Amino acid sequence: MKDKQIEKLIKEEEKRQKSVINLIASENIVSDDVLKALGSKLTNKYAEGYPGRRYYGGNQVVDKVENLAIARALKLFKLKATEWHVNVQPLSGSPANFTVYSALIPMGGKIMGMKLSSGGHLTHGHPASMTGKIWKSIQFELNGETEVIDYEALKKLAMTEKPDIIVCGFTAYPRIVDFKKFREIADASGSLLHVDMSHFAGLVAGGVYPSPFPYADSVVTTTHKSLRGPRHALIFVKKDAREFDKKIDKMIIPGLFGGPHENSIAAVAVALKEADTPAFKSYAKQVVKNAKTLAKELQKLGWHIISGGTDSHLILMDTWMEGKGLPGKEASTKLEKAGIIVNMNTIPGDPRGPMDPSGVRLGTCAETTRGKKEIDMVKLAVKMDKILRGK
Ligand code: DSN
Repeated sequence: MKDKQIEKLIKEEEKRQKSVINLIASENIVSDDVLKALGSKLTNKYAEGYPGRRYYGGNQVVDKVENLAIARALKLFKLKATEWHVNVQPLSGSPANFTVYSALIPMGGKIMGMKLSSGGHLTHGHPASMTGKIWKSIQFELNGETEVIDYEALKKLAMTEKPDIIVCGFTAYPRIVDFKKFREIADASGSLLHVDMSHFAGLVAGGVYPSPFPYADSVVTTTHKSLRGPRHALIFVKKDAREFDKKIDKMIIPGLFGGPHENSIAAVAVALKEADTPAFKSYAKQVVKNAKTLAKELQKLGWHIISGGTDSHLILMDTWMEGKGLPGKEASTKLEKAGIIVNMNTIPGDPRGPMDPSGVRLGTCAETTRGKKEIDMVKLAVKMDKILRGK
């Protein structure tokens, strides 16, 4: 590179990534092919609109790129083009969720989603997010004892509040979700069911987590977490008389976005093809095996693992343990000093504030990409325990 300053920083970051154990549940390590597509000359092209109907000229090639990404997204999640529509243009998960609400429910309508401290996301109606300001937000929490979703309580709340849309999706909930129950609740309360599968999309693709598609009206996913692609997002909607397909496309452009990032869309297409292989299925299986092992071993060493374990790639670890342990921020700093990267996280019913919560979130996507197996997780748990207890 001619820009030596940026070149140096890129090298520094590459070195940092190589030198640490990465347990950030939302990160992964992409292939060289994904990087090549991302850094390609496709970035030079403006392509407002959709394949075959663009505002600018010269879109013969990017139209093919975008159509390929669409076809691969449908194929990976076993969807028929007659039943599902996919828009591959959203730049990331938060604006993708924002697009869905803007397109499918009235302004000022009601969103019901999981509270951030229970494992939800800011864009599931948190009061600090625009999704909690433009729309009226109803937030549900986990059962305080079992630390899992209480479907009866959820149903009661939905029946009282009658939200326009129920958001089912998480950033720090480690368990398998019963999409069928969510659907039944949404039907009973007359709500749409929106699934944000950003965290577990790769596990759905790999066949180790149930697919939300038989139950949802709309599904959003980021492509850079368990799916192991570039930073981007996809929106899927049911294709029927409600015309959600047209509403989403119109909300993306001209509603909210400008020109799509065709280089990212190409990189998404590459990742979707990579995920549609037996090797990726084995990877997804190993991600879950690794997370289960890490959770079990940490538990054996006396740590409180929220909900008693995990069914996915992520673990929520209570490091505070009602004052018997250490705050999440201190835990995360100590681990980082020893080369283990995690993020501090609130736990359900957290007695501490979000800026210094009671736990940390762990995930096994990145380290599994690096070839780690259960035996490595056993050693990692021992190492983490020693660091956290200052042994
Ligand atoms: N920031 C992402 C995560 O870490 O889960 C969600 O947006």
